[in-house]
This record gives sequence, structure tokens and C-alpha cells, in this order.
Amino acid sequence: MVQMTGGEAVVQALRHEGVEVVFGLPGVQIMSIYDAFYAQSDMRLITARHEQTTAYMADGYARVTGKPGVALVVPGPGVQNASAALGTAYAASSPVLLLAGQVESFNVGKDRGALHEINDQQDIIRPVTKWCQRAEDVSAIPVAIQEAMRQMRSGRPRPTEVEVSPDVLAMTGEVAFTPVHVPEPVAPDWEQVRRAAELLRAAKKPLIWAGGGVGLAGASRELLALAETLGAAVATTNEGKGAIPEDHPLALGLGYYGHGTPSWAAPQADVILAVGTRLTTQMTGLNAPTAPQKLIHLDVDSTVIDKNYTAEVRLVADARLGLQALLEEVRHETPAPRWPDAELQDMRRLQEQWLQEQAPQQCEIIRRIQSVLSDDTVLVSGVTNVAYWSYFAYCARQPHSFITSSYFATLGYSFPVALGAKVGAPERPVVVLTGDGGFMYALPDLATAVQYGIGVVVVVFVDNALGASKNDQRTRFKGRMVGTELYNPSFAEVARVFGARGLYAEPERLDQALQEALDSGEPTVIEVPIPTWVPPFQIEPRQK
Ligand SMILES: Cc1ncc(C[n+]2csc(CCOP(=O)(O)OP(=O)(O)O)c2C)c(N)n1
Ligand SMILES: [Mg+2]
Repeated sequence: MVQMTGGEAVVQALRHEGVEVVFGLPGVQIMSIYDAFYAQSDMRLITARHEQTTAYMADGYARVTGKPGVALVVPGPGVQNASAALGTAYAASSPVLLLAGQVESFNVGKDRGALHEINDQQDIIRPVTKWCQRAEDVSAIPVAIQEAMRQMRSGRPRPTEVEVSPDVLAMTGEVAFTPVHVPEPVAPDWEQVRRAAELLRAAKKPLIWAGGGVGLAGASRELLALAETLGAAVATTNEGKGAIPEDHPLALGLGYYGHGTPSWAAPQADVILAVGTRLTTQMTGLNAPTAPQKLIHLDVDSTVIDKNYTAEVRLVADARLGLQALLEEVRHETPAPRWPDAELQDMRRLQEQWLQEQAPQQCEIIRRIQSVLSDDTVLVSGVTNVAYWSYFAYCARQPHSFITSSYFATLGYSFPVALGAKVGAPERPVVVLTGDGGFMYALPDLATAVQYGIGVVVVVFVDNALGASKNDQRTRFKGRMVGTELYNPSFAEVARVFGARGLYAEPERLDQALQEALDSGEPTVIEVPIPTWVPPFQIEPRQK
């Protein structure tokens, strides 16, 4: 037991858990935590210009490092500002700890109008966290922080929250730190593994549907090995993009709103192994497996199994251990006849043709982007036209190299998430694809990029519109456009005023501008003028 203030207990508990950086924005109720940072030099404290950015940065950091990201905010408005980012991290199963202030202990739950009060703050936090707790005395602080970390390291990683009142942060108490607990990954049940292996062995056209859980579990190698052993085609969700190198002969790319080769392949498959995915119906457009198709569902979160589709075999396990176990069971088999190569190639060719027909200019832009990016680049795809098309047209070859906002589709998330990703992986290029609407959400954090030397490259596509909504009006509402056009400053000039690099490039010169930006290593905004194009989710899927 040692004596320290509540603020010191917060910082020491984070240190004890190996936290290297905290993304925060101060205010009166959390100043004791700030003061405790003053006395130590092991951890970085990065101040953002909006609480949404603190939590988005924590998310970006978590996505590339696999370690929990930590955000620190005041109660009430600070927590509310951070909540869209927490929702995004929740959708993407990303481990983000929100450290939040509270009103004074004697004011909690009294609805008296205390500074920054929300009467029950955790009511807005609970739906976007896996676990949350208020620490009511100093000794409870490390216990709560350690439990939050344990929660994020076990099973399915999702955000957590710990909140502390300012009087508790200021008082001195006795604290103890127990050894850091890194839970063992969940192993599968062998009986179920054997049943699954039996189905896979007998399959003529096995299909693996891989989600974000594969990358989270570090299971890409096992996924590839199993696919090659089985001769199984591999489809992914947008979160799973990069789980298998997308130029591998067995890779089908991703399914999105009924588009993509997976939507043609899935109905032909006789056995589907879904791994690390909730099998969302809306965004994948996956047709429900129908008899005699068999679904094997492997996920560490038992609640996703049977949620969207009923599984024949349920494997509740860590994706890496689950795939390893399946691999062991099928490894010594003589390979059965598998999905003919020619059929897979045919689907890919048709998909390429469809892409060229539907989005030739976007494909050309993505080709130019791809031509200057190394495989270890982190591409943060925003909620914008070229980014949707990049789901199909960009080739991701590594896990953790393509970031999305999952089913939350949070406009404004991409730039601040990229800032956090670059803090987590400073040696990797980090490139953002954003629209003019989305970039404005966190544009002031260009100052954060400059202040801390965070060299992200932002490609902002300027169509002077909330393009997806405008196109929706064009097609579904007979061209009655209202409230979807935007006035913009020159983004290149704005960037320069902030002290960042600002470049302007027509689409045909984007590759050169991107190369220049990457070579400089500085925070850079590249402004690219485009017309408003049709997004894939406003197009009827093509039947094969
Ligand atoms: C937080 C949030 N608000 C609103 C939306 C709805 N929405 C989706 S795309 C879009 C337009 C985005 O405009 P921009 O960033 O310029 O990209 P563009 O569609 O023009 O490529 C809007 C308003 C959303 N997805 N998320
Ligand atoms: Mg736009």
C-alpha cells in the first residue's frame, strides 16, 4: 500500500498498465489528474482541440497498436462530445478507455445543476461501452482502471469508461497495484471443432467470411493457412479488409451493400465459415445461407452467433485459436476437389468490369493513390465517395492497414482517427481519404497535428456538397436538392495558415502530390476537386 492523491492514482494505474500516451482535454474537475502528469515523464499527454478528437485519437492508436487507447475528458459536455467516437470504437470493437470527470461526490445523482452535470452520465456511456464504473474513493481508482484494462484485453475488445469525482481525485488515500492481468485467449471446444472440420473436409465449395475479429486476434496467418489447406475462397467485411492479402488467388475482396464478388460466391458455397464477424445483413448484403448450405460461426463473442443467421456449428473462441484448431483437424487430409480457380477468376473479372463501368474515375484515383503507397501504409477510409469505392478498388495486403468506421459510418471520424494511428505507428505512412463535409468536423485539430508533429496526409475530396445526401436527392427525390450544398474555403490555404503543408492537385496529379506529402513527413492536406459521384450503396447490386 502506498499513499497518493486520486489524480496520482489515475496516472500511476495507467503507467502500471503500460499506457504510453493519453489524449486529453482539461477542465476543472480533472485538474488533479493533469497535475499528476506534471511529475512524471514516462507517458505522453497530447491535448486535442475537441473531446471527439481525444477519443478518436485513442481509437486510431488502438487500431494500429492493438493496445488500449486512453482518452481523458471532463464530465457532461466533455463526455457527450466524446460519445460519437466511443460509438465508433464500439462498432469497430476497438479498445478505448474513456477517463471521465464527474461532479463532486455529494452532488452525484442530485440533479442540482452542478458544473458540467448530467444527472446520470453513465446512462449515455453504457450503450457504447462494454463496461463502465465510477470509482468512489482513492483506493478504488487503480482497481477500476485495472478492471477496465482487463475487460478490453479479454474476449471482444470494446470501449470502457472509468469516472471519478474531483474531490476523490484531490484527496489522499492508500492504493495498491496488483500485477497486470493479461487473460488467456478463449480456446474452442474440441467437439465443436471436430464437427466443423468434418463439414469443411466434405465441402466442395468452402467459403471463409472474415471480419474485423481476425485482425484483432492476430489471426491472419492462420486464416491464410486454413484457406490454402481447404482451397477455400475468402471474402471479408470492410472491417476485415486486409485480413488476407487481397491479391491472393483465393481472396474475393469484400462484400458491401450486396456488391462485390462475395455476394455472387456466397450463394454457391456449400459450407460458409464466418470468423470474427457479426455477419451484419445490411452492410454486407450477404444472402442468408439457405439449406443445404451450412454455416459454421467462429467468434469470441457468443452473443453474435445466431444473431443474424442460424449457425450449424457454433465455435465460441478467439479467432486465432479457433482457426489453429480447425487447421490441425484438417491438415492431414487429402484435399478434396475445391472451388475451381477459373470460377474465382471469372468472378473477379466480372467485378473488375462492374467497377470500371460504375466508377471509372474513382478507380483511376485509387490506382494513383495505390501506386505511391507501401503495403504498410495505414489507409483511413472516411465516409466519402472515393473511400467507399476504395473498399473494392484498393488492394490491402496487410492486417491493420485499412481502417473504417464499421457499421457506425461516422462522418468526421477519419482525420482524428488517423492522428491517433500516426501517434501509435509513427514509422508507418498514414493517409486519410475524406470528403469536404467530413473533414470539417475535426479540422481545428490540424493545429494538434502541427503542435505535436503528427505527419498524417489528408486527401480531401472537394465536391462542395454532402455528396452522398445530394445524390440521394438526385435519384430518390427527383432532383429536389435542398440543404446538401456546401461553401468551402480553400483547404490547401487553410492548411498553410495552420502551419501544415497545403497542396492542390487535380485528380490526374494526385499521385505526385501524395508522393511529395509522404516525402516531407509533415502534416499535409491535399485538396482534390471532384464532381459529386454516385456511391455504391445507391446502386442496385448486379446479379451474376
Ligand atoms: C455523424 C454523421 N452525420 C451524418 C451522416 C450522413 N452522411 C453520410 S455521407 C454524408 C455526406 C458526406 O459529405 P462529404 O464528407 O463531403 O463526402 P461526399 O459524400 O461528398 O463524398 C452525410 C451527411 C453520417 N454518416 N454521419
Ligand atoms: Mg463532399
